[in-house]
Amino acid sequence: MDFSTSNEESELSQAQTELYKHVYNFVGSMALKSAMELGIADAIHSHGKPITLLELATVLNLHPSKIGVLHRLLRLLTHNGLFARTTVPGIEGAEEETAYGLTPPSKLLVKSNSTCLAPIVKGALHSSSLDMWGSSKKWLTEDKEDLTLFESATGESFWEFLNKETESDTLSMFQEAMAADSNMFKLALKEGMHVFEGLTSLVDVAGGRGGISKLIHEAFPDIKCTVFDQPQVVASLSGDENLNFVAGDMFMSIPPADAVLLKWVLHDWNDEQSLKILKNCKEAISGRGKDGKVIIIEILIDETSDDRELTELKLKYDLVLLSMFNGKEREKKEWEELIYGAGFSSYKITPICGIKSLIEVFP
Ligand code: SAH
Ligand code: P1S
Repeated sequence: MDFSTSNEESELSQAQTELYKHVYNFVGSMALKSAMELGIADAIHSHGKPITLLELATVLNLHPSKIGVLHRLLRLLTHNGLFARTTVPGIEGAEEETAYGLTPPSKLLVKSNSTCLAPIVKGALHSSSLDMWGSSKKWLTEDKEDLTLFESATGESFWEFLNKETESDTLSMFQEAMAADSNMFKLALKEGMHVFEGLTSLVDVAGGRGGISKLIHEAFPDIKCTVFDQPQVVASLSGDENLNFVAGDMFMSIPPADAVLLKWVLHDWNDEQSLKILKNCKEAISGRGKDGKVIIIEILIDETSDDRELTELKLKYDLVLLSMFNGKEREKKEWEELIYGAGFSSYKITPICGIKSLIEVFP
């Protein structure tokens, strides 16, 4: 009998492996979520050097019966690069021991660091973002235009869900995630200083709790920054002379300024809604004539310049935004249609922090 694998068999095996990789993608996300909830990165950080399994289990207060589980969790998380595996010398001449350290992505889970993305892990992997996927077939087959997957699954929009009195913890979780993302811009802002030079005022439209405005305010204390968001988000916040919080509805009108900033806003909305927002932005900067501008910080899908993995991440984001808000991530052509459709005359794209780009839009 010939046991050498035929081409057909090897293709089938490869196909199976490929499919299973996609099926179990979610386990990587869930293992990351567990690591974040346990505080593994914080424990390694506080230890000041790579930590052994037993030391880690002790500081995390794990029951001794769970040490084997922790080992297997870390086996995946070191394999996929979230943590590093090294060795430390054994105590009093004993054999060296395996120890776990941080890698660049897990450093972003350390809560005492100024750049910490743990709130994004918490928010994006919260049940409110996951459970709706159980209704995807119902959503795709029902004939209700404009209904999001979230609404189809829960009976209310994600904004309604966040804004309910009873969900103030979820609203805080969402806003903390946005603030964490904004903090990542500290270095990028320094490099992109020219974008803000010469401005005397700026409105951060749908600016959440003002994460990025606070950084701009630090770097340019003379610019009058206004964070504009829904009343339930900004009502309780206060700033200072050049950083103020204003409640309102960007679909109605936007306070006037030299420039408008829209970070992570337009991807929440469909084209019609985005056009309305952009037209209101154009109105808000009209007092500054040709020198006004709109600064958009968003994802740009660019399959020709980005590698396959980065495009995959951006396309996943597109589906997340679609399912929650009927929003979308856009390609250059789609950005152009929005920008010119809203009556602007030119734009300039610069890559910035991580997966986002900065698009300056001129009247
Ligand atoms: N720009 C911020 C927040 C992005 S989240 C950041 O990047 O950190 C999107 C924001 O849009 C939320 O804070 C939400 O409250 C706000 N928003 C939603 N509808 C709005 C409306 N009609 N007018 C003003 N802000 C709105
Ligand atoms: C999806 O929703 C948004 C994110 C992601 C998301 C929306 C914006 C920006 C980022 O981060 C979170 C998500 C955070 C969350 C969440 C969902 O907290 C609770 O639910 O994956 C805004 O433009």
